[in-house]
Amino acid sequence: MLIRRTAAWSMPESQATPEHLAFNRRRVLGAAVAAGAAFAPGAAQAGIFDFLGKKEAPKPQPPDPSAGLYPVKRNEAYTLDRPVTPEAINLGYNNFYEFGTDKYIAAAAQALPIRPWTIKIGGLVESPREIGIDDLLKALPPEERLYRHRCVEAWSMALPWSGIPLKDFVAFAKPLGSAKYVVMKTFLNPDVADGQASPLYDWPYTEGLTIEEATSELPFLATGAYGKPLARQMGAPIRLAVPWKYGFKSVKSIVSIDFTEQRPKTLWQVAGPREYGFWANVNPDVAHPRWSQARERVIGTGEIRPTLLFNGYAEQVAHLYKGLEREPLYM
Ligand SMILES: Nc1nc2c(c(=O)[nH]1)N[C@H]1C(S)=C(S)[C@@H](COP(=O)(O)O)O[C@H]1N2
Ligand SMILES: [Mo]
Repeated sequence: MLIRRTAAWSMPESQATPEHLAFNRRRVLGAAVAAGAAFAPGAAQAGIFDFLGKKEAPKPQPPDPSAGLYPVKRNEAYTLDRPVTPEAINLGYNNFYEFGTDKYIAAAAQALPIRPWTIKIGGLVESPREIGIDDLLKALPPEERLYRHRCVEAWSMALPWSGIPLKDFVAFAKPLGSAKYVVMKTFLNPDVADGQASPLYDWPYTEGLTIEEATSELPFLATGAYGKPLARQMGAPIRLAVPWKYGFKSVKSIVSIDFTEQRPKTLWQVAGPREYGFWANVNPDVAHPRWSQARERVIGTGEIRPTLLFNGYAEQVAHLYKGLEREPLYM
């Protein structure tokens, strides 16, 4: 979804073949790092990061204090029509523009400090406050849910998230009756995330839902995946998962959640208003201006599947859009 006029535009990302990926050495290295190779300062490590195009190896990070919480109990209400994407594949194929515009940002993302981590709750609430991630996990204990994920670039994954239903978080935040939108933002720290030095994007990454969407059953604040705390490249320590919407709505590494009367301007809307909107509901019959959304490439298998309306979650979400037919719901 680069908003850059380069040759890359002529070919949607979805046409990159699994073979191409398998032989991408950066990806293989990124995945190896992500899969748990320890970070240690030293010449050998620095050598790897030279190869990855980074001047310095990320500083070693302390272990995640929430590790003991996982795995958490699965909510069996959410089932999949396909196998879960293998963890190592998911850890090595990510969109996280703060750390780079290709899929191989896993190594760079290890530089993100995830403790202390506070989430600011503000805007139209009874009383604005801040809460540390570990206090939040105590107040609202996580559960596991299997969800599909459909990127606007026509690829998909399936994953076991652990996390907190957003509607429970909203109740915890006590919004005022006048709140119409829930606005979520990623950290802003260009020293750690050099993608944020790019003037092409309106940082920090901002996303939002209507209060009706946010208090419906599916939106999930993921704090873990694969039975462990969330990996940095997947948006640690807390990210959104809204599985009936294109992946860009699922904002990573959230530091603030605000309740507003006004619809927020999201990062992708600002970057490419003709291509990316506020609603971004998955619909196979509404093409992206530059490629079809009818099918998706399942990451890790190379399988091509037909894309489903609302990514297969119509039963849970279609009612949210009654009376909104004149809105651009599918971009
Ligand atoms: N802060 C932030 N959140 C983000 C993105 C991003 O670049 N920055 N990319 C989005 C997109 S386009 C997708 S498809 C998903 C990818 O999540 P994953 O890497 O865990 O699969 O994260 C979304 N959330
Ligand atoms: Mo995406």
